Amino acid sequence: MSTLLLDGEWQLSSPQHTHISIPCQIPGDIHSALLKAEKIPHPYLGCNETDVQWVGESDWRLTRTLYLDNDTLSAQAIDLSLSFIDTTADIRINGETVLQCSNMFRQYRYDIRRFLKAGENHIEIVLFRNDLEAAKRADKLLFPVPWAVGNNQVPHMNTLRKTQCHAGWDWGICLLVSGIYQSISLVPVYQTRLQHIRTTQQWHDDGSCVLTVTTHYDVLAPSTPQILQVEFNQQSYDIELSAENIGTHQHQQRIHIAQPQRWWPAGYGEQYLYPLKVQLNNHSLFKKIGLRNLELETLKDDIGTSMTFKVNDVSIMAKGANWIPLDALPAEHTDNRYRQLLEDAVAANMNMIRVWGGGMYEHDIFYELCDELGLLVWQDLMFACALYPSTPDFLLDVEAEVRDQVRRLGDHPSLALWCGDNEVIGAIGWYPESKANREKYVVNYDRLNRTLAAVVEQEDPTHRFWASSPCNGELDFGDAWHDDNCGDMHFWDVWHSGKSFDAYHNVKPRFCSEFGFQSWPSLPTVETYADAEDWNVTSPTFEQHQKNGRGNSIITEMFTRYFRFPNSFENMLYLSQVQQALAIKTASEYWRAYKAHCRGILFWQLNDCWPVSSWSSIEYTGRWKQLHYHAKRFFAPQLATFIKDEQALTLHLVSDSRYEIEMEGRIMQISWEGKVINQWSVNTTLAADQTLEAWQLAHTEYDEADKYSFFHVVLNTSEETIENSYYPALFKHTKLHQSQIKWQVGSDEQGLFVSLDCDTPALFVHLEYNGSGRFDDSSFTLLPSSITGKTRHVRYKGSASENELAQGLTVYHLRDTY
Ligand code: BMA
Repeated sequence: MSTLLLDGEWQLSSPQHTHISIPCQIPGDIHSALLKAEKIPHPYLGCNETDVQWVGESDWRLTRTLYLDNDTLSAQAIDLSLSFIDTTADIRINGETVLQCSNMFRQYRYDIRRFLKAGENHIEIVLFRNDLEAAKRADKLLFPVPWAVGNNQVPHMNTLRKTQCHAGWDWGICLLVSGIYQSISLVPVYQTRLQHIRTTQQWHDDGSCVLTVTTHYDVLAPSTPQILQVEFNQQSYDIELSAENIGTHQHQQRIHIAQPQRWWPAGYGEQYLYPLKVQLNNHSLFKKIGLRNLELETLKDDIGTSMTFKVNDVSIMAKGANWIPLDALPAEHTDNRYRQLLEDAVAANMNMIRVWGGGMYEHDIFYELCDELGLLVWQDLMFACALYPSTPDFLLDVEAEVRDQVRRLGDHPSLALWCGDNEVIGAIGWYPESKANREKYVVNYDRLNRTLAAVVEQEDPTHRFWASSPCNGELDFGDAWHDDNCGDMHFWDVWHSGKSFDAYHNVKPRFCSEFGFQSWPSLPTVETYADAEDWNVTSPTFEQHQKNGRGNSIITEMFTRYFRFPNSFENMLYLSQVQQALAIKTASEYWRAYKAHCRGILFWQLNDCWPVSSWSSIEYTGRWKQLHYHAKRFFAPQLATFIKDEQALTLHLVSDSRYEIEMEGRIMQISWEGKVINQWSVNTTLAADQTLEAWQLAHTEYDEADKYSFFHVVLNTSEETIENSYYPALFKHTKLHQSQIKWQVGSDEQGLFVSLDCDTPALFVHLEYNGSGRFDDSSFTLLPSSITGKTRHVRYKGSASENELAQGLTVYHLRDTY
């Protein structure tokens, strides 16, 4: 008998709401079931968030029956296999409590055979109110442990092992969801139980690799030898396992691969994956193995300590963004949406994703896609922006959680790092209690952090454990927000501290794992949650969809520093995205130009979990913000960027390629009327992984605050054309012309495109289609064809027809906003 899935329709009721008795899909969540049954309005629309808070303030009961025959019951054990159960829950079978859960991140596997009977069995799962449980736990603590005040709207979430942003975040709706987000099953076990498999790789000087597959299994009843079958690539091994002794055992199979095809991060090579299958009795486990050598190099140098991920001995320039949960409603965590977002990350030339510690250890599909797409994963353990208890019970619970997760995820070739938490070292300095008694809270922190380190080191010696993000290094409890000499850095001086974009040039991080700037969503996304009467940045709906207290003021105030004030709601939305793109571009290009020093740039944040104003580069609806189009350019393997220092304006060229690259083209100085005033040719070769200064213009040779012209570079490599611009004066001071843009939708054998031309240069030319899909480029400087010799073609990637695209397209540009 094989696994029995308990997925599908369950019955949902609540002791506090006796009129509710509705179906609920498992995997799924309670809010989504209530929404489907029309018991609540959609929480993402208007100000509905407030009206649905009662759902998280109730207990919920899920029931179903299960018919079992005698044959199934003849197994030695019947394991209940359950994970992603959120959070405080009792599981009852035929009236008896068989399991009590209180950790959403555990992978429960528990023999319940003795509670089952032949015929009909009654299964009941009670999901208790998490807000009350959190408060009860906080009451029992011997000293107060500050929770994420300011982010969470429900107190004491730090006592619960649950996705911390469920209680709200500075980009997150507060829904306090509950439910079961992964398949539940019953697994009959005969004689032996296949527990889990782990692999390690040893690399030899001749380039060959030995893969060791360790199979962990239990013998439940003594029996004749059992056959363990290990299949790797096309080789198969049948191993006779002695099953005489009851207990837990392991078997190691060494497999020699003479000429391994290696796995590389995106942009550095292929993502070759070898299939591995292990079978014992009626159970099998599958993994896809990527053969690669990965290390995090932290070497002391003249400046401090480096932070470089090396894959197959090649230093990687990590480029990417931070990941938050895909949707505030867990039932919406669908495979297609994971694929779409991660493909969009790679399409913007990213090669690393950081799974942020206030969310969750992601579903398997996330890591499988990262393996397939070549996205390295910086994996935080799930602690963020609060202090956490270090009581024996809490530590035991966390130890089991981390063990489960490391076993589940440790073999993914994409996994690059285990990081203890997000900003918890820093949080010691935020709260009055911990500020007043720092030693006590540092010790408290370190007890938890040492526990995490010990489990990771025991379960996965092949990956580094990094205490916290940001962190200056081993047992360093200093301010990693401002120290750019060692470790990773969260640089928030611009957004949270109100410095200008120039401040990005005041630091050279070794690895910047967070920095961000907010924007508002585009009009088509705003339309999905706000009625036209609320299309105003200070309307109640718009303010409800902005969770960072000063957010809208910061965006608006920044407009006044750089731009002329926009003349309409649509243009405010558009300009906010120009501004965001400019901020992150400024930082990323500068840090890339200092690559030997800086080996990682992960901006905050890739995605949104509901439609909201935020730091994301992709909107909840999947629409690329202008930032994401810019990221595609500023993270491209080759980059040309102008940087101004005290003496000169310099063109820096950067290549992350493993091979030599030739670049050839020109730099132009162009007036706003569209005349080329000056030009310089560039013809150079970049060695693998090199940066160089290709051109320089002393300040004495041009007007540093020139309002009448700008610089533009166009370079060709054998594969791509790269472009970039430099504007000497602030945009609000320039004599930008009101250029006329002519555009037209056309099609050829590759699909639809938009051709564009203009009479004078147009800035931040952005294509917004109100249907689905995206473009291969947008938010660029458009030069007249009289300069470039051709009209610009932008490809549409989506399913619209030519007519739909032409009707639904808006073309924005900067001069049009005032
Ligand atoms: C960071 C993150 C998040 C937060 C973001 C924006 O430091 O770790 O907690 O959402 O800042 O404030």
